[in-house]
Amino acid sequence: GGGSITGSSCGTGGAQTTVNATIRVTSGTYDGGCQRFNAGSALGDGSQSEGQQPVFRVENGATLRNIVIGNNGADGIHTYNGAVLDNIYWMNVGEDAMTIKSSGTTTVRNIEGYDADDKFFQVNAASTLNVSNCIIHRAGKALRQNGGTTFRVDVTFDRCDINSMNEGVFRTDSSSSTARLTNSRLRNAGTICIGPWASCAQSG
Ligand code: ADA
Ligand code: CA
Ligand code: CA
Ligand code: CA
Repeated sequence: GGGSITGSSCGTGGAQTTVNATIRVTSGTYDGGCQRFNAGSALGDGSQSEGQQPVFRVENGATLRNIVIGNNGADGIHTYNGAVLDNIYWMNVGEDAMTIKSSGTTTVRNIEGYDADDKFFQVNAASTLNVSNCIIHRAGKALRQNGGTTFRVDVTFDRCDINSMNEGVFRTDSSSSTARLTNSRLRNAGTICIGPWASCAQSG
């Protein structure tokens, strides 16, 4: 499997801007025009310290589109009550790339991201996450349901290129969560399903 995986169409050579306070997207669409948004030190340093602030916070089904997150990724992008993330490029993932902070459906498409020391997607609330056309290279794991939590998460990845995971692709501690990986290309991706998933499978 794994045809037609193109990631983001944003290049990394666009105008740069430093973000000193989280940009909040509460309705409609925020279109970044493929500018490079770099976290300022007020948000964090992109290390593994917890408590950093996100560059973007997207809420209530709003859409964030055409964004490059630059070399300081801080705590990436947070979603609340569902969101759509389209055409996002993380040049150097910070503490993590994206976190689901409250319940809803989060749709993520046409993305690519590199160099997450640990997690790429972090899921901290019962939710649905549907990811398509993604490139994730060099991370600990592509997705982690918050350690020790047992709520249900339903995740699908379709058309993803996952390369060089230290640990694996999907990890949960919840026996009610489900994960499905389709039409994807894996290389040095570790264990696909880590933990007691209700169901977790790769096909296509
Ligand atoms: C770690 C930490 C959690 C939470 C999470 C995150 O798993 O233990 O409390 O901060 O990271 O959202 O980044
Ligand atoms: Ca963390
Ligand atoms: Ca990094
Ligand atoms: Ca985090």
